[in-house]
Amino acid sequence: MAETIHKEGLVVRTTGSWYNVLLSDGTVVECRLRGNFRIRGSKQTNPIAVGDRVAFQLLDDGTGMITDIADRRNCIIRRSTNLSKQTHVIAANIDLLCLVATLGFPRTSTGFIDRMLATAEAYHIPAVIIFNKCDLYGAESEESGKRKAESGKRGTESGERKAESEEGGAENELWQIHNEIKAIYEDAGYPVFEASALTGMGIDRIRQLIAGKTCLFTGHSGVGKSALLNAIDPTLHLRTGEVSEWSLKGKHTTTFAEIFPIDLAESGKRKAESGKWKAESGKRKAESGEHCNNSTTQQLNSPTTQQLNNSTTQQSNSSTYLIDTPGIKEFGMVDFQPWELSHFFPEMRSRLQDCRFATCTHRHEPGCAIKQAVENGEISDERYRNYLNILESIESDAPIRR
Ligand SMILES: Nc1nc2c(ncn2[C@@H]2O[C@H](COP(=O)(O)OP(=O)(O)OP(=O)(O)O)[C@@H](O)[C@H]2O)c(=O)[nH]1
Ligand SMILES: [Mg+2]
Ligand SMILES: [Zn+2]
Repeated sequence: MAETIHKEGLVVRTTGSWYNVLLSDGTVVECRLRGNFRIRGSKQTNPIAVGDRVAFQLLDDGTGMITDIADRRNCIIRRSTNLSKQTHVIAANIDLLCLVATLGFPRTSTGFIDRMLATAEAYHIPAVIIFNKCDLYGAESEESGKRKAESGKRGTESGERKAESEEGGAENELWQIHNEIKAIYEDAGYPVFEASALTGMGIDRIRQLIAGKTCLFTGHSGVGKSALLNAIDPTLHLRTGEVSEWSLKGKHTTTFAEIFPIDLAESGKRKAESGKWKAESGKRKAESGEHCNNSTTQQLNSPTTQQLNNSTTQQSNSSTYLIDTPGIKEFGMVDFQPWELSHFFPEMRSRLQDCRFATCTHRHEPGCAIKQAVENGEISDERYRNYLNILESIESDAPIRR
């Protein structure tokens, strides 16, 4: 009888019970998971996500049976739609969260942005905001013209002035709104990028941003995640979909998360270095949040966990990987406690020690440094209001928690 063949690789696509695993030689093997596989004590709908590194046994029919999963250095988890107790791992082992947002068509609220950013903070994942469809801010495009006409007079300036460039277009009303939002997030410590997948605006800057990293692109349906990936790497040919004219919402064109290795000109040099492993895995593991601890390996008997953990680091340091994901309607946060929420707002975190009470929720307590900073205009009203909203949703949920 033939010897059992064990292999390992990166989960690049998950579709229900099948996992596409990319091997180092570039081949992809469709793998399944043992039926009895469960993450202990977990309510997760998907035990394996894109970005996980796995070991598998190659079966006679050419498919694989996954036997082991490397510890995750991080992951992004959210509540599954309509199943408030169930959670879904969007992706694992991420270097950068690229939150794609649009001012309109569809509209991304700051409430959504703040939930996403707070979650990234909780999992120690650096995050940036990419405002896409900036071409619509100007007067040039059909859509923006149409909307301007519908909304009646919007002041004399907006119709006359054009958003000529990323730097020079602040005269336009939509650019003004954009710049106000941008200021809020830059003040809070988050880099903000302007982009247009349509015109190519900002794409070079984004290429520099993502080079050598595993980047998760997330956001509402229709904001142009897939279109941005196509603009970054035109060989991808990802399917993009319309945005509904009447609801101004996307139509959930991308249905499964998928990782794409990207061949950036900038990453050429890094590729040559891909044989060198950096010894950072220990540090990263120490930093990874408790939410992402992956206890699966304890239930599996393959001896390759250590190897897998090493290669996770190698993979993400040597190449550029972009993760396209299905649009999400709402971002339900998982396993947050009311007292820890302000730790995930960087501009609050730096002031917490000045609150009179260690258990301050920054809502009504006397001697609250956060409320004071909001009053002084040092913390944005909008971020603070969103903080209070999230706090309320966490508190109202608390009784049904473990
Ligand atoms: N005007 C303009 N339209 C864009 C831009 N980027 C994307 N679009 C359009 O917006 C629509 C949605 O784009 P997609 O890339 O499918 O959006 P998505 O975020 O991947 O959506 P889901 O896969 O449903 O989550 C398409 O019709 C795109 O052509 C842009 O920068 N400007
Ligand atoms: Mg898409
Ligand atoms: Zn306080």
